[in-house]
Parts: sequence; C-alpha cells; structure tokens
Amino acid sequence: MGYRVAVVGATGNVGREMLNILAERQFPVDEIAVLASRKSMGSEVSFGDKTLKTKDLDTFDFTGWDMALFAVGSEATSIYAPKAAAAGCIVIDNSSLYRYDPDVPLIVPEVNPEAITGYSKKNIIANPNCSTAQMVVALKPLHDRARIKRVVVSTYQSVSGAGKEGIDELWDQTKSIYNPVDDKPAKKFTKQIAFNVIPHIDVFMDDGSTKEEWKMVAETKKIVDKAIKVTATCVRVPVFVGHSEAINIEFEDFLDEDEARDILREAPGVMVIDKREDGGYVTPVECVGDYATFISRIRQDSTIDNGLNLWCVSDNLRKGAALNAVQIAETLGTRVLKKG
Ligand code: 11C
Repeated sequence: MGYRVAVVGATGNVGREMLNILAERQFPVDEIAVLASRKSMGSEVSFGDKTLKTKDLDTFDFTGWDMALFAVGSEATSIYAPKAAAAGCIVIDNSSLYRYDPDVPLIVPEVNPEAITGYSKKNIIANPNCSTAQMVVALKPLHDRARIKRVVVSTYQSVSGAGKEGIDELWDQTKSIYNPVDDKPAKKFTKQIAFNVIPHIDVFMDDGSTKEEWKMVAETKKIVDKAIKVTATCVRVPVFVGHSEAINIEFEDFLDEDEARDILREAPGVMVIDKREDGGYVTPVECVGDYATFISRIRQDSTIDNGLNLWCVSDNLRKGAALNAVQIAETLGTRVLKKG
C-alpha cells in the first residue's frame, strides 16, 4: 500500500523536478494529483512514463490525501497550505512562509530527521532555502565531531534559483551581447546578469544584509544548532543550475583536514571530490541532475587555531528544493505514516 500524493505547482521548475524525483526514487504512490493555478489548468506534465493533466488548485479537495508537496510562492502557500492541512493532508512546503514558525519543523533528512514528528502541531513541514540545504548537509557531520563556533560563507548562486524568469533573462541577455541591436535590459535581476555577478539576492534587511543571507543564518540555527554563528554574502552568478559556496568554518576543537575529508566521505548525501590537481574539484555544471552535495577544496585555515575551508556545490533544484522535499516525504513515510 502506498500514498495519495498531491504536487502543488506541478508546472514550475521545482514542481516538475518533484515529479521526476518521486518517479526516479520509486516513492510508493497509489494515486497522484498534479495541481496548478487556473491559468495552467489542463497543462500536461510527466510522471515517470505517464503524462498527467493538471487540475485546478483552487477547487481541489485535499480530504483523503496523505501528503501535498507545495512548490508555489508564499502568497499561494498562505491560502492553500492551511486548507490542505485542515483537511488532514500533511503539507511539505518549499516556500519560506513557515520555515521560521516554531510550530513547524524545518527538515533536512540527513541532518535532523528526528524533528519531523513536530509536523503534527500544524500538519506542515518546511523545506529550507536551497543555499542552506546544501551547506547544512556538509556542516552537520563536522559539527558532530568538533563543534562549529562560526561559519563565514560566500555563495555563487545560479539563476534558476530565481525561477524560469531568471533562466530566461540569462539566456536572452547572453545572446543579446552578440547582437547589441536586440538589447535585453535587466528585469528579473537588478543589474545585468550575463557576464556579470550581482551581490544581491532577495530584499534588503535593516542591517544591510539581504533576506537570502538572513535565511542562511536563521535556517542553519534551526536545523543544526542555534549556537552556530553564521555570516553570509549571497551572490547571483551567470550559471543556469547549481549553487556553489565557499565555506570557512571555525571549530571549538581542532579538526585535521584529512580527518574532515574522511568524515565527509562517510556522511549521508555528501560526495567528496578533492584531488589537489587541475580539475580535481566539482563545478556547478557537473552537479546538475545529481542528488549529492559535492565537497571539494578541503583545507586547513591557518589564520585561526581550529579552522577549515571547503567548497560546496549542489543542484539547487534538487537537493536545494525538490529532492529534499521528496526525502522529507520518504522520512514521513518511514518514521510516521509507515504505509509504503
Ligand atoms: C535563490 N535561494 O537562489 C533562492 C531561491 O527561500 O526558497 C529559493 C528561495 C527560497 O534565489
């Protein structure tokens, strides 16, 4: 016996990846509903070897459905997630709406699967921001060994984090560089993204940081340990898929780079590719379509007593969004619902 699963926002980049990953991982599905806004109603999406027609989210009755994977913005989530949850359907939400709610668990299955039981207060589980998800998969096993005091992270985030409009803007601007008559001014991003980098993701906060940077701080504390201090600089780069991060970590205890490499090699969800030679590291184009969080360039930071540097790359549409949501569904299945 399997589950009755709804995918909300099934025509978007993340919704389509959720369907691909549910099929790839053979999640035990008895029935699947693909839901979208009325304007996309009737669009077709793939689920394994089947083609499914989307249904209208607005009129869908969630009663009797086990779980709904939400991949829509916070505004639509604020309307439909409480409706689904009230009908007894457990919501796994990819938006930021519930992440910081103390009554909603924020889950990365490799890191804090035990916290999933907290879902019952609101019938909602939150999926973290993509840049946090890949970082905490790398931090957790190192924290367990040597206690992390402080993290300094700089991100190099792909345009797919900003959705289809972000992808289109990089594509169109890149082409227009070679055809200046067809000028494509910045619309989705605040400055030209083709052949450029932009140190600004999401809105500005009062302290001068951006919301994306704030999310990395707040979410790392909620998922791993509230004692960990994080400071982040988040940057958009002209890459289609795959977020990269340069992470500097200060520990309470000494951790040798070779031991760190061994710990990460054993860690769930992590793939270490770390040869000290030309090309002996992972770049975003190589991680597209993969499940793993890739770690390279592991090395001691000799400017402090207990410091390490590393390079962390992952597919932001997968581990950063759809894969993590499906892993939450799997964890819910094995730890709570126990049907599959
Ligand atoms: C980006 N990280 O790359 C964002 C996208 O809070 O779920 C995901 C935003 C979020 O633009």
